Amino acid sequence: MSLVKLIDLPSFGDERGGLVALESNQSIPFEVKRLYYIFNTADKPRGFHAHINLKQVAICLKGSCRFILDDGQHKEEVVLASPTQGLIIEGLTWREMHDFSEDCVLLVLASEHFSEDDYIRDYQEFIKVVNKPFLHPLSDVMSSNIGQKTKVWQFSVVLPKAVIGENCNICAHTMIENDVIIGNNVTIKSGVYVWDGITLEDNVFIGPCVAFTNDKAPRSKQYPNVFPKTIVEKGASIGANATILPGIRIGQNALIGAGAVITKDVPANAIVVGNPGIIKGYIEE
Ligand code: T46
Repeated sequence: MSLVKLIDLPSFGDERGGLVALESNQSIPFEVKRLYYIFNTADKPRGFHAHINLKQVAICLKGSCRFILDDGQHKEEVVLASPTQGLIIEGLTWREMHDFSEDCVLLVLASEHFSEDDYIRDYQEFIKVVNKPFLHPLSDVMSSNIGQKTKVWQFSVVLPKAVIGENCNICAHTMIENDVIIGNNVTIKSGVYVWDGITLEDNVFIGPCVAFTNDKAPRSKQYPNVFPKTIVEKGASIGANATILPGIRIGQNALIGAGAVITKDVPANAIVVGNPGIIKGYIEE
């Protein structure tokens, strides 16, 4: 999605001149609580900050200037040079204004009253904020070891010592215990419980309702001294409803079919299906 969102403002110009009408929640997509204008800039760049919540529409009433917008992933730029065009600037967007023409008058309509607390003026701080993990308010995440850009969705529980890498997607209705290490770019679909002793390496995909286990002889209230280690190596995928018995190693890029029951280690690149799981072939690079 483009960062540059331009709106055409309602214009009633005729032979007598131009007339643009701006109304809260109509031509301007929020309630306007404040407006300010920038002029006589002597071509000095401005901005170099983001806002946490503030939404704004910038309109170049006279002359021109160039905006750079940056969402922390990519940058786009646009030249404003028309009093009938508005640039919507959303929250958590880094903005810079450059190349003001001598006669530039820039009007800005803002959704909130002025508050210095809403500014992020340090770029590194901005990058941290935009990339911070998203923990849905209906999740219960007790660990603080969650990597940047990771998302944890509704009704998911993450115990305090779990370690989760960057850019993971932990879908709704999941549970991650303490002695668990999850790498980067891992997807865990709904209905998966990741028990103590399990490691999921980078780029692993765990399909819906995959059943991991960590006790070879389960008895109520009796625990093994150490839980067997299960390791799903880099790039492996496990299909929906597969069952992984305790202490198994699934090799890099292996593909486990839906509903398979994995009773022994799986070599790298193997395709395993059935109950008990058997190797049907190998993935070609
Ligand atoms: C933005 C870009 C597009 C106030 O006291 N009240 C206000 O309403 C505003 C806008 C600013 N100020 C104070 C805060 C600073 O001490 O005025 C001083 C200059 O503001 P700043 O350095 O933030 O100005 P710009 O031109 O770099 O940025 C302005 C807006 O502040 C900002 O919200 O998005 O224009």
